Amino acid sequence: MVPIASGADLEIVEYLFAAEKDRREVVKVTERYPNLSLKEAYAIQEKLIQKREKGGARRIGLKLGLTSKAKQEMMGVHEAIYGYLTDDMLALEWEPLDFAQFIHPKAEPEIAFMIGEDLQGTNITVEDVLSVTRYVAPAIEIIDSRYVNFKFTLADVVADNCSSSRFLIGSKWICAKTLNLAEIGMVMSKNGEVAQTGSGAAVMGHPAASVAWAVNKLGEIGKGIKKGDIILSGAISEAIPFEPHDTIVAQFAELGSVSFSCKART
Ligand code: OOG
Ligand code: MG
Repeated sequence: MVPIASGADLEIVEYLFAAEKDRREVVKVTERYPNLSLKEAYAIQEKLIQKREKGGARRIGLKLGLTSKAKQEMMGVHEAIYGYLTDDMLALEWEPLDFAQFIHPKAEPEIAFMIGEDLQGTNITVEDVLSVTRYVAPAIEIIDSRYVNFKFTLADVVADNCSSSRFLIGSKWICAKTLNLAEIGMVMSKNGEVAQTGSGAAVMGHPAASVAWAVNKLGEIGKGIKKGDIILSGAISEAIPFEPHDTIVAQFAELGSVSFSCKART
């Protein structure tokens, strides 16, 4: 495949950075660069995060995407994707979100992993991930693709740091070893009405399997996960759109709940 022209990567970084900052949707990158490879897309994602770090953001973990069979089939792909979490993405349950900071946000329920030891390798298993996991907690990820109508190819979404925007972690953190994460059921409701249901098994059979996949993928480029990292293991149901004034609750069996509300439009 023809590589993208030199300098185009930085141009794409600026394009995506500005779209997020100005809260506007933009035409997907592959309209202009149809040959953009997945490898190039990850290199752009890395430069985008580095640009945010220069602006003061701190990398605090990872997020997995497209981890369920259903979502992969929808996208016509057989692979998950990963992106980075930065400290400025962390939202708090007790502070209503301002809708004006988003483009067209959606909320999705996830299980978060709090990592207690560095882990790197290319043959990492679910057991390896569980052995370095200090706690798991209920989480909601707010995704907000920078692309028009949330439509993209795999390379587009990887370059856009996998649509990441904000995330919330519930206050109950539990030792992962006492639970079977695959069997945990979840109900997500919007304004008191059930909107989605799912279970941990929706994520590659077990949420730690997606984390293991990411560690192995990072291992191929000499990277790994670190003590203190927060990892969002991937949505266990479809994401739901929300609007000003909405309240969203994700209630997990055994893990407890996590919720947020959105301020009224001012
Ligand atoms: C890509 C990000 C998906 C997940 O948990 O599956 C994701 C998207 O659907 O916009 O974060
Ligand atoms: Mg997600």
